[in-house]
Amino acid sequence: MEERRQRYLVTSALPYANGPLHVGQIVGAYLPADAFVRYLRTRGEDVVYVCGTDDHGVPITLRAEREGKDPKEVVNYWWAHMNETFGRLGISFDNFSQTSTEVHARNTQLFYRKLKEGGYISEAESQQMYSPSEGRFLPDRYVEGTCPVCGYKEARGDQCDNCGSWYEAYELIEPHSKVTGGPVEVRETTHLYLNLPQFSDRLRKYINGQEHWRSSVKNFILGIIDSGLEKRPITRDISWGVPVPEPGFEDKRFYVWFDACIGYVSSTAEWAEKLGEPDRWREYWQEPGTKMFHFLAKDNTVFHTTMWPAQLMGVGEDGEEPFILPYDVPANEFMNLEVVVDGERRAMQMSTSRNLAVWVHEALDRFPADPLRFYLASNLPETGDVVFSWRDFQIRVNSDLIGNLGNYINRVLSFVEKYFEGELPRPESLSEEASEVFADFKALEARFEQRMMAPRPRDALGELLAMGRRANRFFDAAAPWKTRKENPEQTRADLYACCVLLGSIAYHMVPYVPNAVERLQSFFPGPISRISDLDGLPNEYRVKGAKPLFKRIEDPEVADAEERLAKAATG
Ligand code: B3M
Ligand code: ZN
Repeated sequence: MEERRQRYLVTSALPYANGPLHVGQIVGAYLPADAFVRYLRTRGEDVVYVCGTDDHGVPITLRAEREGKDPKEVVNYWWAHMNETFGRLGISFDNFSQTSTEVHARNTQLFYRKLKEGGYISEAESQQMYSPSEGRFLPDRYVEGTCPVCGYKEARGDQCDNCGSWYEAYELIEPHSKVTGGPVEVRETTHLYLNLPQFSDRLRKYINGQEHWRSSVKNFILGIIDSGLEKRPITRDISWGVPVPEPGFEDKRFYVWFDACIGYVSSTAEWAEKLGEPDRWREYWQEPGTKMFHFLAKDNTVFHTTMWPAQLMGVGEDGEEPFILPYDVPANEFMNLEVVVDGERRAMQMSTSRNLAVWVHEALDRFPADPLRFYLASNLPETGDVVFSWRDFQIRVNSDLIGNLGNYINRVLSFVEKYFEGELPRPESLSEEASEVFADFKALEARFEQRMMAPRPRDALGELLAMGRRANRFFDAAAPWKTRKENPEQTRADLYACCVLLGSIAYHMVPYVPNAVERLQSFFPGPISRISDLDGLPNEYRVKGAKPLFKRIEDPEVADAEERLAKAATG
């Protein structure tokens, strides 16, 4: 009987195209998604994995103005930079797009039109800060002034960094433009709004139906819905963004969070276009049965579970463009950094502006992708905040990746090559110990699968390490170095069993250290398979030219990486 493949659409949050990637972003939205996707592909599922840069919004225009560049120039530069970094790290998107494309502008406008036809859009006046000398309205983040609550002089337009109060920009005392320093004034302006309250009941029903969501996330969102959603402005007085197809709105653009999630659709459409099957994206977005996963960091959860599903419900209402809703929104917590200052180890918050961050492209100049992926995967903030530490990196890689998994693979393969000319035909019978270790492995494989599908790739990695320990124990107990002389046939049979285990270990290593498994396959063709999936035991295993898969992380390398952080922290 042919098993039907499950269709998956997996997304990682779209990073703002305004700077290099740091490890905190990677553990939030990219590595967990990539590990999950690689596992699904290995399982033979039908999966498309998309991402792209978020090219709009204040983070982009602020950088462009600071550098005296056109925003498009800025986002193209950082798109290329990120695309390269993701590639080096082995993040295997099927497509990595941008939101400043034609296709995306058309998609966003389509969403807008459908929502308007459905009666979900309204227009209203509001007050906004205007800079007469620059001749434009200023976003909150462009305005500074004295805090109306505590009197702090450099309070931001929407929030005071000193006392934490939130307010409207026009409440600031002596507000001025952050760009020119000139005075700003309050003016009336018209904006379009998405009437979220009209979706409250449907959103509540949708969220309630998500049995598999973490209850913390579910309750948090239900709480937000129950406390009353408000209509959200979806346009801004800015010149960089998707144009608003309404007369009178020529000088305005859509708000970045109105178009950002639509970027997932646009990226899938671009993928289909490149494939030469321009309608293929509909299979994933518009046919029931797709499981859609949005991987992201926790600060993006609310948008993905309220405004975005509302947009999807609204756009599909007339039946012409029906869209599926997210199946899961796995959100991760944050990552802090361990910094060593004067011999003392401290956890500090990353600060990209102070260069106090582990930039992924720099880390990849120091170390290969696999050990970095392995360490980050073992330290994913799945249940709480975590700390990145170069010393931990060394310990995890040297003791778990190399000492446990790499060591097992090396011992088995070099033994087979050295004493059995790299050839192990299927033995007549297997020992009782071999049957036991196979049974244990099947149980571990099931646990791995359950955790990975949760999706909790960090927990799943724990099961992989348990497989490594179990396999090493089997090898030690078989003691081939001893039996080799007395009973070579027994040794051959035990090593054959070791190769079955090795095939399973390699299979489960794919999500974490894909490059190593690829190299492994050049001297150990396998089968690389779960034991549970083997259709009888293979006829033989062969090994030729085995080499160690990993290189130990040495003290000076760690000291050097630590020093770079210490400088940023104290400098
Ligand atoms: N660009 C925020 C962020 O990078 C935003 C995510 C968009 S996901 C559609 O954290
Ligand atoms: Zn204040």
